[in-house]
Amino acid sequence: MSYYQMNENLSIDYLMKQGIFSETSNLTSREVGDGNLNLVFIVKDTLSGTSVVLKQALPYVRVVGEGWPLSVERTIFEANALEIHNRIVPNLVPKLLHRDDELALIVMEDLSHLELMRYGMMKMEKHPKFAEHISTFLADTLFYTSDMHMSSEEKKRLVAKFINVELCKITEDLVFTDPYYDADRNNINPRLKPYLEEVFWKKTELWLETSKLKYKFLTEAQSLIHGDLHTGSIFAGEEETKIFDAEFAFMGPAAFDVGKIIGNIFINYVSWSGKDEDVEKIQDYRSYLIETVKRLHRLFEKKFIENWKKDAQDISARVEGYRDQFMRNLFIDTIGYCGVVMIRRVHGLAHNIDVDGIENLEKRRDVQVKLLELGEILIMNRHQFNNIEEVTDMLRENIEG
Ligand code: SR1
Ligand code: MG
Repeated sequence: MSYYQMNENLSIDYLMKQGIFSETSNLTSREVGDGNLNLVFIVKDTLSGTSVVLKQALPYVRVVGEGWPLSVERTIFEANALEIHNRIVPNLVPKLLHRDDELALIVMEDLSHLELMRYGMMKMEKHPKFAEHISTFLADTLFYTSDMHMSSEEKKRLVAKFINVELCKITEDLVFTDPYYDADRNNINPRLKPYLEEVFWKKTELWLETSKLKYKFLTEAQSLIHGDLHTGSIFAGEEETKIFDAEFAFMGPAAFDVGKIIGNIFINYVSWSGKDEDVEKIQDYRSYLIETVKRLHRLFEKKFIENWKKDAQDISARVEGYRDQFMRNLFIDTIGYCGVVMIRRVHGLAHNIDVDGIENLEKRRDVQVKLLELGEILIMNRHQFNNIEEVTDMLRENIEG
């Protein structure tokens, strides 16, 4: 069936026709999408209480409108990635129940009993299992889709399957390029503009270093990466963590996923400087965030190395010193990408509500300047940091003194 756009009634008709609910069910549908790109419906049977999520790509960028067309093929990449994630880390992703590539939609397990991690963090919620879970997600998805584990042929077929032209281009532009000059698409706090003009856009060395990281993003087909692993792509609760929204997936640098999630936690960490919250509560929450990042990264490295020792197939992966060098490069790039994502969320097109929720524009600007300065330190000094503790110490000294 050729593409048509879903609405609440049509989503019910479609799911009934597919036999996803029984004929006796009584369905309600609610459009709940708050992301930048797609429609998302929660469809529920009021009799049995069962529910599913139907996500459909729109033929344009939702947050901008029809003026920015975007092909709906991104759903194919998301479904393909989700199938692989369901095989490698089934407990950490939504179950894929149905896919329809013509209609550019997927039907998934409904996880709305969990909260979006970003919203929880804005209320200082702690997620005690998060570091454990996300480190497994990263170590397993990034290792088992790499040349260390796959045969050369299998890996190249995977590269071919994930030529995600349009969504990669969005990242190339919005993350690595637009924030470094006065691009039309940038979304700038008017109070920040003088700082950008007088200071930030004059930092040619910084743009050079970011361009090197961009080149790695363009060329390093290391692993199947999620591609947009921020705190809005994760549901987190006391016991569960579920990673979703893999439409940006492609074979890219593993460090991009690791750096992106750490960068988003750092954004939340810095955002508290602009909020009227109790000082002790902020201190406590910031300590939790720092511990989370340290644990996440230590566990990620440990699990990735364990996978390597256990399951590396390529004989070259056993060469003396090879793995240590690989891990070192992965760390350096992680710190670089962490800095890059902190910067792009300040004045690129897409922001984080953690910071944009600060209504007073002067206070928001002060937080944004801090983020730009920290992003710069991370990018420019990425080769000097020896471990994640040195990175979090730097952050702490900068923000808490
Ligand atoms: C036009 S899409 C803007 C951003 O939303 C997604 O979350 C990605 O981060 C993308 O860059
Ligand atoms: Mg998304």
